[in-house]
Amino acid sequence: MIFIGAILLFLGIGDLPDAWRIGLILIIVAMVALMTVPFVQRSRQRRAAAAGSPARSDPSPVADPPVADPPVAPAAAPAQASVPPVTEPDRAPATFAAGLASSRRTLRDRLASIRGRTPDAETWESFEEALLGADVGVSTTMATLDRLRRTAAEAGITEPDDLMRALGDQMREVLDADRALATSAPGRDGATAVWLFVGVNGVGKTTTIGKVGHRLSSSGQRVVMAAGDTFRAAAASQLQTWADRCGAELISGSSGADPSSVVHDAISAAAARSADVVLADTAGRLQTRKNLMDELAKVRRVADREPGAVAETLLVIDATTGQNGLSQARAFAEATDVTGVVLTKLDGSAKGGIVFAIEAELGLPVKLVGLGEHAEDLVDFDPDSYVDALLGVAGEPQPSGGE
Ligand SMILES: Nc1nc2c(ncn2[C@@H]2O[C@H](COP(=O)(O)OP(=O)(O)OP(=O)(O)O)[C@@H](O)[C@H]2O)c(=O)[nH]1
Ligand SMILES: [Mg+2]
Repeated sequence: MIFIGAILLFLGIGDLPDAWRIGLILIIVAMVALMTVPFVQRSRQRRAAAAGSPARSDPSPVADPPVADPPVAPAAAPAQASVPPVTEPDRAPATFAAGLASSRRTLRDRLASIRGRTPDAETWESFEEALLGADVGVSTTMATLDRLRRTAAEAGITEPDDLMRALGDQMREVLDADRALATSAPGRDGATAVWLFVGVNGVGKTTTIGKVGHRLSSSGQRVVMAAGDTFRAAAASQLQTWADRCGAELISGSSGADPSSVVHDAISAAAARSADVVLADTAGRLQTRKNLMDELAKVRRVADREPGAVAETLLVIDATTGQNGLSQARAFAEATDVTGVVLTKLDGSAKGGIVFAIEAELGLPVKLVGLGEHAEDLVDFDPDSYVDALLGVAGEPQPSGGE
């Protein structure tokens, strides 16, 4: 500003013709405008990072090889690394029944009016509302109820409790996918197995890696973690805390490094140490950002090269986001050949029906479920326990789950 003032003073006392003065003033205005652009951009990035949104600039699409270090994105303001304290020894283990208590309560409330009545149009409406309220989704709800109506007519079902049982049976039939977690890629037995974790921001990718690492290490497996989120400054230290807790080795790169290169380094280190599995973290990204999805596809391709082989690409979905999880799943499946879903934050969500929608509509198996923030709060998805916990099927004993 002092500089501009001095120039204006000079213009004022100088002997220049008017046209020269106007020209000089225009040049100064243009220079000031150009100087403010980076400040505005930086403050926008800071605001977006503080709000936890994926305000990263798109990395330029890079051809497959070489893998080594092109800068990918400018460092964002470090977001808080969130790692819960170590679990107290007497803490009760997470269960489906407790995790789905809120979904079950919502469903029961909506179905309360049909109890004791012969099924009629209102009964079906209540069922529809209840399933939609549990986030089963429109098309899956309609298909489910069409089939249930047919079953009810054929079997002469008149009691609402029997209808609930029939619904439970029907759901179990749909949830029949193979949900075993692969310890090697098909046809690549000698290669180092990689489990890649992908998903939008804040869904629980890093926490899930911590939980999976805890589980695998506890069963005697040698785990290497790859800090493939090179965008968020605090991401590597968050993963380091989890790695330290479960005795895994962490391989990380510098902030802004190419995530493919970090994952590749981790796989080489794991192969050299004969580790059983590499758990690779990735930065959260919106499924609508094409360049970021291309970057993820590249990470997967690089991870699948010798000496590694991608055994699992696990899409992490936050159960509380409901139906948006379906569009995330479609886009990520297209970019990275998703082999299974980890559904996190099912604890406290009233939208537990999303599991059914994911499997019925997309055919993706839900393999793991997060029921809390702690290392032990991860369970294998079990259709029977899920259906029982969601519907609270009459006649079957249900743990209270805090209800
Ligand atoms: N209640 C609950 N919280 C969870 C669960 N999984 C993760 N969280 C919490 O969700 C928050 C985000 O978890 P992160 O693991 O950092 O998520 P992320 O997907 O790695 O996030 P970005 O790397 O920023 O994209 C943390 O506070 C976790 O403790 C879960 O199953 N239940
Ligand atoms: Mg993370």
